[in-house]
Amino acid sequence: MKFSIVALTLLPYAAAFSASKPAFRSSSAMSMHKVPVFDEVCDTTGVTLTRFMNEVALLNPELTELTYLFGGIDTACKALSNLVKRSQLPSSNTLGYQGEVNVQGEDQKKLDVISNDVLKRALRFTGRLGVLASEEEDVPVDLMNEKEVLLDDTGKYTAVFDPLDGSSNVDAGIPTGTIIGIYEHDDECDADGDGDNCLANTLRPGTNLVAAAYCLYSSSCFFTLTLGNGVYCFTLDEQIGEFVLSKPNVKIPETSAIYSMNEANFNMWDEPLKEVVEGWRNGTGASGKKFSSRYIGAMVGDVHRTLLYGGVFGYPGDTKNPNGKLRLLYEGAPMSFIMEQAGGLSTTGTQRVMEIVPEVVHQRVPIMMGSKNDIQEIIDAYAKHNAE
Ligand code: AHM
Ligand code: MG
Repeated sequence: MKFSIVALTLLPYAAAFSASKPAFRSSSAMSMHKVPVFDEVCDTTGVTLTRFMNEVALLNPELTELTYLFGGIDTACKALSNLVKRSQLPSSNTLGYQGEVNVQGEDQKKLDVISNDVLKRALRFTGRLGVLASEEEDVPVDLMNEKEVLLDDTGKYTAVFDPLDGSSNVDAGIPTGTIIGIYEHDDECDADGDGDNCLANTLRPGTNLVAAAYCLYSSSCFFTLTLGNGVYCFTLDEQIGEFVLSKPNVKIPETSAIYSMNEANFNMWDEPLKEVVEGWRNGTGASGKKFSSRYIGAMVGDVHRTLLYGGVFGYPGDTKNPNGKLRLLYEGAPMSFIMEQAGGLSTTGTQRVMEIVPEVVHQRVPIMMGSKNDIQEIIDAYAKHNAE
């Protein structure tokens, strides 16, 4: 339940050490990101996240600063994994409510506040952090004005966070996760500290993301990332204290027979979605398969399973909450980027989530993401319904 926004710097693009012509990933009219070049090191299971990012920086010098940022995120995820795991011990005293309500009117769990703090500190000392806003902060924190922030005068990134997604489940030991999105920062953001200006820079569509990642705190701690050239999943080896590459270039199955949504809201969903889900329940949908339902109620875990097994994860809009529950900037967009990079789709039903430009930081978005064919079935149903 929380998120943060950060701003960092991007070095000018330089030629990658590749004979091939660099490819570009279209994002918005405002920017085009070069697709990073990877080599066999990046596809070798067992390499550490540190080695992976060093290799990426070597091959793609323009991404060198990103590796510093990922160093901070790596450390924060390890610390959070440890905190979440130890929270179940009677001596930890980190479960339960903090007694505060965040800016969105949600009760803060103690671990929400701690996680937010861990991430802020980890990113501050990367020396690339500019602005950080959090679901747990009433207003964005302009870290550039904080004395301890070591900002160099190269360019900047903006990062968005949900430090501990699914934290309502944490007392029961159910999987939780951290979601991270990193945007290229707009040059117009004044590095000497115009917080509002910097915040405005964060309101970019997912197509502007240069990287996204999530950390899943579950049976193992998993770190999954995309830099715009596929999806790479690392597993924390606690014996050596390193994330090691466990699944290079993850591809989601094109179709499956699993859907994952809060079915208590079924009667309030849009008609086309109800029809599709009815078809899946009865085995009369496009694939003819009879679907099963799997729902943890924690997005990172549900999306992780969806990536690996295929299927559909969603928090659709309904008559009570037309925009659903999940936040566009720090939940919907980064997870959609990962899903698309794994070969899946992500939609509101009528619009590609990645293309929605946020108007406010905490904006919610209806979302359905997962296997290409199954999401296409939803998109087609909405299109047919709207054409009638
Ligand atoms: P949070 O950011 O406050 O933790 O809320 C987000 C979570 C998601 O992880 C999950 O998909 C959803 O809320 C579950 O909501 P519900 O309990 O309504 O099914
Ligand atoms: Mg969340």
